[in-house]
Order: sequence, then C-alpha cells, then structure tokens
Amino acid sequence: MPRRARGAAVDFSLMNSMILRWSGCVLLVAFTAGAQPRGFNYDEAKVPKFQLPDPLVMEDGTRVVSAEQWRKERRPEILELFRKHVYGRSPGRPAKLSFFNLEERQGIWGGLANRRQVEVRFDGRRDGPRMTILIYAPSKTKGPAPAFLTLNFRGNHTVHEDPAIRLPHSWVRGRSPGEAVNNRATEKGRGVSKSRWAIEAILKRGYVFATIYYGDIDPDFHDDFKNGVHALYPKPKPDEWGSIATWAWGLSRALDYMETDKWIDAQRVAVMGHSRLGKTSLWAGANDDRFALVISNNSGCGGAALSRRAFGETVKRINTSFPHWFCDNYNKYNDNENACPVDQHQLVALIAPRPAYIASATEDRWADPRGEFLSGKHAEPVYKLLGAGGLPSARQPKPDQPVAGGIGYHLRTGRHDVTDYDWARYLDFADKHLRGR
Ligand code: GTR
Repeated sequence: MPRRARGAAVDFSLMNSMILRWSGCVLLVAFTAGAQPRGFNYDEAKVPKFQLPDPLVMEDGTRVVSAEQWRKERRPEILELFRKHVYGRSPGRPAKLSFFNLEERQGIWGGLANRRQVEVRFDGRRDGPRMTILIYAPSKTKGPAPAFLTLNFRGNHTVHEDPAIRLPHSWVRGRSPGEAVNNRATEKGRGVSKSRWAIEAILKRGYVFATIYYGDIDPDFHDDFKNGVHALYPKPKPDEWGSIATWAWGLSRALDYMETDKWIDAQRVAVMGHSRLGKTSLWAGANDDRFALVISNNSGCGGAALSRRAFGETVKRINTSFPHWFCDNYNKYNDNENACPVDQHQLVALIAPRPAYIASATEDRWADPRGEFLSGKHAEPVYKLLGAGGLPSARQPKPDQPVAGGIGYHLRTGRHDVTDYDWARYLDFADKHLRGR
C-alpha cells in the first residue's frame, strides 16, 4: 500500500503511454509558466481571518525576550515543529560520504572562469546514489571566493551551453521533444535553461556559481521513497524526510564538499532556489546554519508564503498534487492550516540572524506574492531581537522596488521564473552581507 494518496497529475511512474506523458509535460510547462489553476482563491477580500503563531512566544506561553533565549530555547522548539509537522527530519552526514573530482579546467571563457565537476558519492560507492556538483569559480579572484549554491530542475547541462558539462546520470523528466529519451537526458537539453542562471554576471562579481541537478538526490516523482538517496535508508516514518527535506539534505552534503574546495569560502555560501527548489533553499538554510545567506525565488506554498492565507496554492492542494514533497504528518493540515503549530514566517525566522531574501513576481499569484512578503515581515521581530535589521518596508513594495535590510524583498514584474533582474538583486544583497559593501 502506498503511504500517501497519489496525485494523479504528477506521478510520472504511472505514465506509461505517450499520451499521458505528453499531458504531464504540458501540465508542468503550464506550472512553470505560472499558471493559476481554477477553484482557488485569488481575491484578497476572501482571505480567511487567522492568527499567526508568534515566533517570540514559546509553546508554553513564555515570551522570548533575549537573543540567548531565542537561540537556546525558542529556535530549537520551532525547528523541531517544522521537522515533525512539515518537512520531516533527515539523517546526518553519511559515514562513507566521499568526493571524487570528475573534471577540472582553469582559465576558460577568455580567462573569466575555472570549472570543476565533482561527484559526491553518498555511500562512497561509484555506482551508488550520487550527485554531480558543477562549479564555476572566478579565475582571477585571489583566495577562496563566496559562492551561490543552487539546485536545478533539468540537469547541470541545461544551465549553460558549455559542451564539457556532464549529462546527468539520473532520471530526468524532459520537457521538450528529444530532451529526454527513456528519461535519460540528451544533448537537446544543453543550455535550455540558461536564461535562469546569470553565471557570467555572478563570476564577474567575484562569486562562485555551483549547481546540482535535484533529481540526482531524489527524482521528483512519488515512488514510495525507493530511488535516489532513499535507496540507502529505510522508508520514511510520518515525521521523516519528504523530497523537499531530501533535496535540502543534498545541499548540506554539497556544503560538506565545499568545505574542502580551495576555490570556495565555505563560510560565505548563499543557497538559492526557485519554486519548489526555493522551498528547498529555505528549509536547507533553516536546517543547516552553515549556510550564510538564503534566497527564496517565487517559492510560494510550503516556502515563503503564509499557509494560513490559503491564497492561490493551498496545503491540501500541494499535498495532493505532490504527495512526496512533505512529510506525511503535513497532511493533517489539509483544509486545516490553523491547526498547524507553525506557519512559514517562522521558517524565515529560523534563518535569523543570517540574511534572507524573498522574491516574488507580479503574475505568480499561485505562489501568493503578498503572503511571501508577509512571511518576511512577520519574521522581522526575531531579526530585530538578534540585532540583524529587518525588512525595511511597512507595506509590500511596489513592483521592481527592491528593499533590503537583514531581510530583502522584491516583487518583480512578470511571471513565475528566475531572471537577470532577480540575480542582480541577489548579487547586491550578497555584496551587502557577505562582503560588507
Ligand atoms: C507547482 C507547484 C508550486 C511550485 C511549482 C514549481 O506545480 O504547485 O508549489 O513549486 O510547481 O516548483 O515549479
């Protein structure tokens, strides 16, 4: 018996016929284009009345008044609630984790970059579950550089047309004809997602760009937790890792590797993700405080958006469409958001005092841009208590008017996507916090 109701639209393991495969592709393209399914609330006047849990009040009612109390008592309490009820708890670093340098080249792209591709073997075996990190470092920087660590949706080879980037060894979905054959990536995908990754701009500003195909860690369909790194562990209990926690776990393993790479300053790694991978970057940053800065790009429900607003995508909808993303316990809050002991502003608060950036897009109503802003705003008391500044805007800023304190926010004009505009803001924010500019 599968442990969760299967979401008909998303379980690609069930899609055997071409017709179903195609309808799945169309569905996914529609989502990434920022489609807004019908039957959900997009009207601010219809947002239900709700009360948010106060990040500075302990579950027993005690008010948190000092930074120490936050650090020692309230933060661990909230972290535990997210582990138990939302994302699920993950194992630590595997004893046999090992790193293998697949390839390296210095001074490419007219001397702008060095490239390295590293395989992270989760149990030390070369044919076991493993992920490949693609790294571009600025070649002219003296000493280790700060870095952006990201997950990508379609394979490392899709982020740039560089012919040396290895094709993923894992299951890929493939969104255009020929991009995947029998769920294996092909050359047709090379560079197709490059508009989302401002790699040259990142390098020119002196940062390392590192990316991993998320399917290397856990393929994004519900197979009852058998593939990816789950092959090494027992089936998750109701409070144990779903796929978002698993992808975040992979980011922590990438950071384990980065601590050993001389090109990278592992004390200054920003973790960035878009959409479901924005949910993932937030959880990675909350769960692993080695991440120095956290960026959520259009992360929406289960990411930065407040669940209690039930605006656009809801907890019930996400648990139904994507039964593998969260831990089983999260199903208890389907149509029952107020019963959940946490809401997503507390996820942002877990990142404090480290800087966090939340980005929304005007046409991305499915992700609830206002709810994303409000999460940052309601995390502010924790940032202020810790002397880390806040989100310097009382109201949601107008489109294309970024604000940045300890928490940064912008509402970009346009659709659900990552653009050069977004990256320019993230680079400014990183300069401010990781370089003290
Ligand atoms: C949608 C999902 C969103 C968002 C998006 C994506 O289908 O409803 O929560 O994660 O996928 O990741 O592209």
